[in-house]
This record gives sequence, structure tokens and C-alpha cells, in this order.
Amino acid sequence: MTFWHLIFTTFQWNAIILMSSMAAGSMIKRRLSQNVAYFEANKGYSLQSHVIAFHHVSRDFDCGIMCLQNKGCLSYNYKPTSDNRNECQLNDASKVSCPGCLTVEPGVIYYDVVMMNDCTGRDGEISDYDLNFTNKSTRNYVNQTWPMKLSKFTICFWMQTEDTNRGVTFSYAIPGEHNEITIFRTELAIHGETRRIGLGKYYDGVRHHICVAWGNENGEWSMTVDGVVTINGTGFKPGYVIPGRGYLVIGQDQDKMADPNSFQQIQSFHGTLSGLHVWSNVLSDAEIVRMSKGCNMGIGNVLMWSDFLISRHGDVLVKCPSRCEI
Ligand SMILES: [Ca+2]
Repeated sequence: MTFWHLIFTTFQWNAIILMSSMAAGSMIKRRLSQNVAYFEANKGYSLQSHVIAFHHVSRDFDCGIMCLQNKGCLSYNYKPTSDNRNECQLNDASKVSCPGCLTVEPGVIYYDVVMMNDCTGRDGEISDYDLNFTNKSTRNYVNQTWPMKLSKFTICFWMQTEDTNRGVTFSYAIPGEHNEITIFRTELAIHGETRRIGLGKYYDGVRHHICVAWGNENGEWSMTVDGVVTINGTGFKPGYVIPGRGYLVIGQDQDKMADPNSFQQIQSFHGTLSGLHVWSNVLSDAEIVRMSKGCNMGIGNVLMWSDFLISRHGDVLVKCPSRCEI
């Protein structure tokens, strides 16, 4: 249902626009300042019976600004017209406060307003949030492009799930190998080769800090849960280099690169993820312990958690601030 989003500050009316194209999975990312609002588009819908103001605007973004300037506005309906006097209806309700008011209306875009002020993390980015994968469905995932090739990596994230099935958290695919890096419930895969990690033990409804690390010098690898190394070894793809031109999916297992039709429901992740970062080196045990004992700590140099806000699909909900309670 979500097609694209706008994010901008409420102090500076100059827009900082983040756009996400479902087709391309591309993103323009800018640093954001405080007082951030986030508008999420629901194409082909409008909210009925709660209009408090009506304007003509030249673009949907102006309608968003009208909404922010109107104290009672919680959402808006935007209807493009051919004469550039596009219709902007401000609502004093939202699909959350009035779920029954959301109605299918072709040609109209309903925008939900989400204030993101609670979401700013220690890194100054919008990173203090959880992603809730609300049900077990192949529709729910987050994608991101992978910026660089790697001879080492560390991937860390917080996970809370009671999924009794094979929910997959992390799936990085490249042309010709869909298990380039996959964190399965039972195994870690690197370029199609696997090692047993037994992550399923931690699908126990409790929030856990998970890190997997690998380096190609001796093929050394490890998994650390809540700051304790639970399994490690060597000889895992020594000498191998992970290419950087692939496609990352969070919350599903890719059986074909960048193809949502290749997702299997039994492998869709149901639960909460947050603080996912990727580094291009093997972090020290001390650093991993430190991250496992704090909230919103550590910033990946390959990918950081704020990178995952925008390109959400299906019913993946943003909850701010993160429920980290350490
Ligand atoms: Ca699969």
C-alpha cells in the first residue's frame, strides 16, 4: 500500500525529500535535523468524513505543509487534477484513529502524518525506531542496495520474535547466488555455503542482540548473542570476497535476487527488528559486548539502521522510539 514518502523538518519549510521507488528500490538520503514529520502515501485511498479544511495546491508536498501548519490536522487526502489546482483535504482524524474511515478511492492519495521527533538516535539520524513485521506474509519486507564489496563483515541487530517457523532476518543476494549472505533461523550462508548457527533458540519472544561476523583471511566466523559468543569457527569461505552489486532484503528469504515473487511465506519474518548495522570489518568482542549492553549504540559503515526506514513494503510498521529497555 505504501508507495512513497516525504520527510521534512517542521522548522525549515524547505523540503528534505526522501523518495523510495518500489520498482527501483532507490533512495535519496539526506541528513535530517530535529522536528521531523513523515508522510506516508496510500495510493488509491481517501479518509472520509473528517475534512476540516480544503485547499488548492500545486503539489502534494504543499498539502503536507498545510497539514503541518494546521494544529488539528492528522492526515490529508490529495487529489491531482489536470488544471494544476490539485485538491488538498486536511483531516482531523487518521486511519489509526478511524480505521473505518479509510475508503478506496481511485485517483486520490491518502497521506498519514507521523511525527518522528522521538525517532532521532544518538547518531543524529532517524535511527531510534523498531520495525514491527506485523504478520507472517511475503508482502512484508525492507530492501536496500549494498554499497561495497567486502572481505570481512559484522552484521548486528536486535531481534524479538516468537516465530515458530523459519523466519529469515537477513538475505543478501547477488546475480547468480541468492544466498550470498543469508541469516537463516538455523544457518548462516555465505555464497551458498552454510554453517549451523542455531539462531532459532533465540526466537523465544525475548529481545536479543545478535551479531554475526566473518573474515576471509582464515574464513573465521562467529555468532554473538547478547554479548556472548555462542558459536565460532574457521575455514568458512577463506579468500572469498563478497561482491557489492547485490540486493539486500530484511524479513524475507530471496530465492531469486530482487524478486519478491521468490519469497516463501514460511520464511517470512514475524516479529520486531531494530538497530541493524553492517560493518566492513570484524568488530572486537569488547565492542559487541558494549553494543549489547546499550541502546542505539554503534553505527555501521556499510549500512546503518537509518537506511532502513524508507524502503518498507507491506505491513512493516515503524515504532518510535525503539523499545530498547536496557
Ligand atoms: Ca526460500
